[in-house]
Amino acid sequence: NATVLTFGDPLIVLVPSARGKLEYVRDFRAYAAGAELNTAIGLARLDIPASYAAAIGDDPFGNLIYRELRAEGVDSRHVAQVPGMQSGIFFKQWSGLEQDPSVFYYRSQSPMALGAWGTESLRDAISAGTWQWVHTTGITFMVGQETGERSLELLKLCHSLSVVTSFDVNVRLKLAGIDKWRAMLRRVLPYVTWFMLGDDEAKRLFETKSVVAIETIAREWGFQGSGVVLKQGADGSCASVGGVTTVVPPRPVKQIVDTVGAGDGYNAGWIAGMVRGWSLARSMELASLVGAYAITDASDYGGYPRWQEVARDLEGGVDVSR
Ligand code: KDG
Repeated sequence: NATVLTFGDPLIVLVPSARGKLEYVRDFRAYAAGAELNTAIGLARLDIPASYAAAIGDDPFGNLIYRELRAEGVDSRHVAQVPGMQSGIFFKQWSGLEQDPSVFYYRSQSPMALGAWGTESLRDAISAGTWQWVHTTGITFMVGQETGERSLELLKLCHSLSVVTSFDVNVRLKLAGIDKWRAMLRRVLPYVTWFMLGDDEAKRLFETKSVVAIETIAREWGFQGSGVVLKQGADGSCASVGGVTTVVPPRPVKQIVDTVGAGDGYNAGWIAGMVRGWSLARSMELASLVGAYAITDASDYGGYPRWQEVARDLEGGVDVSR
């Protein structure tokens, strides 16, 4: 049996070989991506048995996603390839003065955007107690209305069975305006155990970056779970559990290549610690470490570490490289 389930809309990311506007870029490298897929792969690399559930395209990109999940050791029993449908893709663009790339989505025809995602067998497996932890993000709720409704049903089911859930809001303004993200949160928060978000998202959603204030607002919006984890990028992360805070410093990174995928890696590290029964603080330390590894690579999860690597780093060991 797997330990953790993640579910969400997978994508193919096309990463340009050079900086510049996409109309001038000729070469791209293709990788599997998608926030929840990234987290499932991150967990598997940390030796946590992980399952991923999604509907994928019946095309070469769907094949790539499926193959990649299996190659990374993620249980893909609940990944359905939908006949005749296309996978969602997105492009990154590094241009101008920005450090972070902008993204261009071509995902409106993906099976999950179109609502072609059947969740019956997934519901049965959750009811049978297959997973001790279930994770998803706000993207799954905003990618298509039916997929959002089914995702909410899944979280409600977990809630009724006392299966722990983590939910990262993962705001993508190219999918919907901030008011719609707030409305979604008011529906979803009552059913999640852990609420995770980034500090820029917090500012947009709640007009504060204080984790205690965020927890207070979330509880006003119906959140009854354990607590809130706030990711602050280069400033580390903090958590609020009933107003009691835990603060963890960042892990320094010598050269930042691309921060996309760091938050999903953080989530993988954090969940890995929590399901191992570690304290909140130690789980957040592992999370920061995975997030730091993530930003050393241009693909989403290419930089995520394996368990042996982080175990060595957590203990302050020295890498023998030659
Ligand atoms: O966190 C990385 C994701 O944002 C990326 O893989 C694409 O899931 C994605 C999305 O919807 O933006």
